Amino acid sequence: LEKQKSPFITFVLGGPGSGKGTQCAKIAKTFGFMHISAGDLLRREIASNSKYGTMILNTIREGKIVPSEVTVKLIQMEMESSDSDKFLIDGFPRTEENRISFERIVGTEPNVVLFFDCPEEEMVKRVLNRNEGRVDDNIDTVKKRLKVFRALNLPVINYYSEKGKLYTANAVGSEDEIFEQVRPAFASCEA
Ligand code: UP5
Ligand code: MG
Repeated sequence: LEKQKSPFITFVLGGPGSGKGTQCAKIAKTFGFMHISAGDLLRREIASNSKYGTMILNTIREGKIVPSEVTVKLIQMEMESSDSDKFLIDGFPRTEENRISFERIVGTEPNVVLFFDCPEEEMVKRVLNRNEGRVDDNIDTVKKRLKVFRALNLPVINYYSEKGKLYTANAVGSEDEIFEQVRPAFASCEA
C-alpha cells in the first residue's frame, strides 16, 4: 500500500553545539518521532567510503555546506525506507538553497520548525568539550561553523519565523528545562 497520510515533519535548527541532537533524542522518545540527523547521514557516507565521501569530509572539515542534492537525497531515502509518519530532521536545512531544494524534491514543507537559541561562547564551550573525535570539533572549524550559521542558517530561521512555524527555545539550562520549552510545539502530537 502507498503511504496515505502526509507525514508530520519537524526541522530542528540551531548553531553548532546548541543541543539539537540531545533534544531530538528526548523528542523522539516522548512523541514517537523518527530522528534523522543530516550530519549523521553525511558522516555515515564518509565512513562507508561512498563516492561522495571525500567531498563530504573536506566540506565538513571546512565547516561548509554539502551540496543540497546530496543531503536531500540522503534524507529522502531515510524517510522513504521508514514506516514512521513523524520525522525530526536535525540540522537541516542549513541554507535557503537547502530549504528550496527539499521543498522541490520531497514536495512538502515542515509542520513545525524548532530553533535552539544559544550564545556563541556557550556553543564553542560545548563543542570543544565534546571529545567524540569529530573532525570539525576544533577551534578553527568551530569558528567557521559559527560564521556559516550566522550567514546562511539565520535567513532560514527568519523565513520560518515569518511563516509562523518557528518555536524558539532558550538553549541554556538543564536538558530537562529546555525540553519543557520544546514540549508545546508538539501539543498536536500527544500520544
Ligand atoms: N549539551 C547538550 N545540551 C546541553 C545543555 N543543555 N547544557 C550543557 N551541555 C549540553 O550537544 C553538543 C554538546 O553539548 C554535547 O556534548 C552535549 O552533551 C552537550 P548536541 O546535542 O550534540 O548539539 P548539536 O546542536 O547537535 O551539535 P552539533 O555539533 O551536532 O551541531 P552541528 O550543527 O554543528 O553539526 P551537524 O552534525 O548538524 O553538522 C556537521 C556539519 O555537517 C556541518 O558543519 C556541515 O559541514 C555539514 N552539514 C551539511 O553540509 N548539511 C547539512 O544539512 C547538515 C550538516
Ligand atoms: Mg548534532
